[in-house]
Amino acid sequence: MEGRWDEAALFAALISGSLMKFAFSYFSWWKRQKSLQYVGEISELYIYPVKSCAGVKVDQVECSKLGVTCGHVSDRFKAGNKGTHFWHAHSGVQRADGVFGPLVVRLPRTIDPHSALYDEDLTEHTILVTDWLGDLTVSRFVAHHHRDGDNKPQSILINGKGAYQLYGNKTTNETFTPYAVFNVDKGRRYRFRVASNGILNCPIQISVDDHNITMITSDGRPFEPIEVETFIIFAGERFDFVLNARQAVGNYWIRAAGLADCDSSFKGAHQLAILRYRGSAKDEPLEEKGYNASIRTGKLLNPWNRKKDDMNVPVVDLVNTDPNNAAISKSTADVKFYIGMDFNKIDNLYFHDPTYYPVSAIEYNKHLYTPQFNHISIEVPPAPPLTQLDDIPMERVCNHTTHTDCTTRFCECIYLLKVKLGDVVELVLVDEGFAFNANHPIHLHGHAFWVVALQKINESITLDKVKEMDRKGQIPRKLTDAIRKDTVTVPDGGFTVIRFVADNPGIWFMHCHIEYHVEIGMGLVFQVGEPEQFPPKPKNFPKCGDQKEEDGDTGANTTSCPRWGYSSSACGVSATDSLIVFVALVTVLVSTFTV
Ligand SMILES: [Cu+2]
Repeated sequence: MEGRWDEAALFAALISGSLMKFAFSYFSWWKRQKSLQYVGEISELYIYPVKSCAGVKVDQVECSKLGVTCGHVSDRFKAGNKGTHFWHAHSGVQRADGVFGPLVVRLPRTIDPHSALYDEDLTEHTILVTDWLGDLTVSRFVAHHHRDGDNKPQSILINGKGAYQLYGNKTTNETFTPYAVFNVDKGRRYRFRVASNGILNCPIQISVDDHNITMITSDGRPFEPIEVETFIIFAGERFDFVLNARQAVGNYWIRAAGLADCDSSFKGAHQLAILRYRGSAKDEPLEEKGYNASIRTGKLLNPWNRKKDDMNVPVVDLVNTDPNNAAISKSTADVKFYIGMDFNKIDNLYFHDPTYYPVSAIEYNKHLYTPQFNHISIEVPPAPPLTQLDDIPMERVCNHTTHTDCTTRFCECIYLLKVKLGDVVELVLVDEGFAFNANHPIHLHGHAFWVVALQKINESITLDKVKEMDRKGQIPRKLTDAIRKDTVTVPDGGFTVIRFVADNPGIWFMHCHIEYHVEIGMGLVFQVGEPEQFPPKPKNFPKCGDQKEEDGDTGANTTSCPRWGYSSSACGVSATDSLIVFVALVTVLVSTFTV
């Protein structure tokens, strides 16, 4: 009898032990399910000005393991660069995957030359457009550059929103993702600020149904107002317009139509948002939603690869309302560079082996044409030139006078053009346009330039032909009231001439703002002034470079930073125009569902 009780007690103990273990496991699993898992601090990024480093205070900077940024930076800066901008990552293709946002420096209404044209300038009326790949950009990049994979954008996002058929009912065409909505009151005039984070070659045409709009600034700088039906914004550009809400109370489509790589010969990438008059029902407008309906006809500012006419107004025709700069107005610049660009059929050694896989001998759809400046691809420097110019190996620095055989071999080097501090620099940018009907929106860091000529000539044109036209005086410059920008399109088979005053000492990148183009080397750097004229390096500023691997230097302040472009990490983030490096502490929390 006693033995049976012992057995029963043992059995009960085993059962209760199992139950407790199960309960404990279940509780742990349940708790893990509900909790957020901290996976790391990705970045701590701040804005500091490119225009000068005055006011920036850097206490300590170090690259994180994830390499996204440099932490523990405290900064102050003078928001001297007025207008609409956007910040974005410049490391790898992070910008294409979402590391970007608007950055607006509002002028006090009392000194804004366009103040009388609008009643409201609201943060909610900032519009950030981007083409959307629907996939991690690096996957598309690899698919496109290493085989014949699809790289074309599927859609466009407006402030991260928009309808896409994939997220809806394919039978009814109803989509479940929301449109961006912009509210207005009838009778009021609103300033809208638009920036494009274009990734592929996707110029975006913007219009608002039943409303004309009045364009007033580009890249933060004002020009004489011009009323249009529609405008095109290229990657990296910004435009502000005024919308007069004078139509009947209701809902109207704001349309964003993708051109070039986004047009209807590919996937017809486009998007809609809703302009909603207060007092109207929260309905969608009834007008058609398709791609063709999103191409508004009428007067258009900033055409894509079209010759100028009454209905197509290139930005060079805009009239700057800021005071003229006497230095820019002189007939000849202090220094002039011709920059030819195209997709070159060359054995780019990253993608084509001249012996086993030459571009000239394989099937056409596997060709990789290389977009370059003057047939040179910029090589990523092994260290940041601005703060570590001495660590740049001079034998790897080049320009188009040191490398003259690049039409027959792949040239990759640190393409550097040196100018004196204070020089008026003129760049004749020519898109030869032989490979595709494309274009290149060119962005210069550290300086805003004046657009003194811009012309679409033909389907294609050689650099030599443009030089000859220039010699013969056939490219007149607009030397007064020229619009000032920091990003401008160079039309395919045409040219854009810009001038800037090299008044910002340092090393500045100039590149095509199409992500895939800059990623494979379509850029160069300007050295403005001598190193002793550069702003002083902040105290304890970190050193980056590949010397760590080479000589085993484990100096506390030296961090090994990967090469630009081919890596997921770096310690720099820059923004369009002279406002670089930005923003906020980003902490990633993910919910974990693993048991
Ligand atoms: Cu380009």
